[in-house]
Amino acid sequence: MFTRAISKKPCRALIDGITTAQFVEPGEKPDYDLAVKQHDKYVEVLESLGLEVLDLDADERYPDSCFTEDPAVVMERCAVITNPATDSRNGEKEEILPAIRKFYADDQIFHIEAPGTMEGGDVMRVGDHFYVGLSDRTNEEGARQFNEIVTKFGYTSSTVPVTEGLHLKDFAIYLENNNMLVTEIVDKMDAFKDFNRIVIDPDELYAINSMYINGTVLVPEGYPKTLQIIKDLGYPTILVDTSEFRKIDGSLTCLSLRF
Ligand code: CIR
Repeated sequence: MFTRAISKKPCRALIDGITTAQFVEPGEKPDYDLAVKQHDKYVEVLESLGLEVLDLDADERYPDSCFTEDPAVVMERCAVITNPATDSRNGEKEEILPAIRKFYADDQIFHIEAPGTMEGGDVMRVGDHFYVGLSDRTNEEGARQFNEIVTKFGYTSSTVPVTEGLHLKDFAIYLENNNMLVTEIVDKMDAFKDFNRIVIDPDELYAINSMYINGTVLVPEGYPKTLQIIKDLGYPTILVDTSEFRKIDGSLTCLSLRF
C-alpha cells in the first residue's frame, strides 16, 4: 500500500530535456504551460488514491528534474540515492536528498557511487525483489552496489538487460497480481517467465509504462488497446494525459517516487 509520493514541478527548462524522440517527431518540444497542468492533474490523481504528495519546487538548473523516479529508489526500510548517468541529470541526486531525509533516518539512506551509475526508471519492484535493468543509464557496478545495499534490509535484486531503449520500466511494468505488461522482446526473457505476461502492441509501446497504485492502474491517455487490456485484467483505471512529458521520454512512473 502506497501512502506517500514525492514529485517535482516541471521547470521552464523542461523544453530542453533529454529526448530520443522515440515517441514524437524530432524537434517537437514540450509546451511548458500544458506540462504544468498535466503535472498538477497527476498529483491530484495520486492524492485521490490516498497518497500524501510532497510536490517539490521546480529547479531550472535541471531540465529533467520533474522525473523524480530517477535520482532515488525508495522502499519501506531504506532509500538509495542513485547516480544518474548523464551530466545534465547527475546533480539531481543532491537535490532529491533533502526530500528523502524528511522520511528516512541517516542510517537508512545510501548512495550509488561512481563508477556505478543507476536511474530509478531501471528498477522494477516485484514484492521484495527488485529487477534492475542494465541500460545506458544503469551499469553493472551500480546494480552491484544496489544489491549490496538492499540485501542488508531483507530485499533481493537481480539484473536484466535493457535492449530496446531508455529504462527497463518502458519495456516491462509490473501491475501486481502476477500481471506484467511487456514488449515482445521482454516476453521471451527467462527472468519473467513465471509472470502472466501481456505483450503490448508495438504501436502502443509508450503505454507499457502504466502505473499501479493501491488497486487502481493509471494509464496514459491515447492508448485504447492497452487500456482495454488493463480493464480486462480487472483493474479500475484512470486516464492521465502525459503528452508533454512523452516528448522527452517521460511517462507515468517517472513523475514520482512512491512509497
Ligand atoms: C531522460 O532522458 O532522462 C528524461 N528525458 C526522461 C526520463 C524518464 N524517466 C523514467 O523513465 N524513469
